[in-house]
Amino acid sequence: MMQLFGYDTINTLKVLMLLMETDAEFEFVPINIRAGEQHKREFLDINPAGKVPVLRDGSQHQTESNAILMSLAHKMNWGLPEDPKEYGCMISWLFYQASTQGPHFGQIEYWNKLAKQPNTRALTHLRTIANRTIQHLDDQLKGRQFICGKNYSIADISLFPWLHIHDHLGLTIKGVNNLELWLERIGRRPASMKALAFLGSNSMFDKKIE
Ligand SMILES: N[C@@H](CCC(=O)N[C@@H](CS)C(=O)NCC(=O)O)C(=O)O
Repeated sequence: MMQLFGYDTINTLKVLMLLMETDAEFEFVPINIRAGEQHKREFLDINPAGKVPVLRDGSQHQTESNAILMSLAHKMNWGLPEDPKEYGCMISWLFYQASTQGPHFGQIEYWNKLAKQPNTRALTHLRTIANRTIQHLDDQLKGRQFICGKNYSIADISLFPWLHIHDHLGLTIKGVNNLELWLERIGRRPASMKALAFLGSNSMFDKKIE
């Protein structure tokens, strides 16, 4: 059976959303990143980068959440567009998520909630960039149900979790209609609800770290 090493984190949520969409059987192995378990030898043997999530499938340890989404979608034959343009669109947004949305939203989380000393200058800068991302996504969603058209894909799954907690990050999407509707559309999917319930409340996001 596949094993998902993860915690109550955005990148773990992405993988859970796809596991739930595909009804895949898996065992969840919690790695408490707030207690430093990701730096222990046993876990570094699984992922030398010391990060979750990791999906173990047989002898393979797949790392990087968006790469996990790709591998799992192939394995489960789920949601990979046949149309080359749509496939290209999906890949672009997966890279955009990993290189732009993830790092900037993650830094907002750090300076807003996790750091002992909030950094308001960094926050202002990062929120400006995040608001551009929000606008960019809203423009892309104009006339589309999902990010690359009418089909839900792993690009949507990948982009959803940070936007789901926009309030918590001090970002607003009120009046950003296409994005609001997209968030609702994804949030009410049974698989998304199951994945969110699996991780429980968002209370862990409020913990301080050293
Ligand atoms: N690019 C990686 C990022 C993974 C990542 O940053 N994971 C965080 C939790 S969401 C983590 O394990 N942090 C622990 C640490 O860096 O010590 C992915 O998409 O999987």
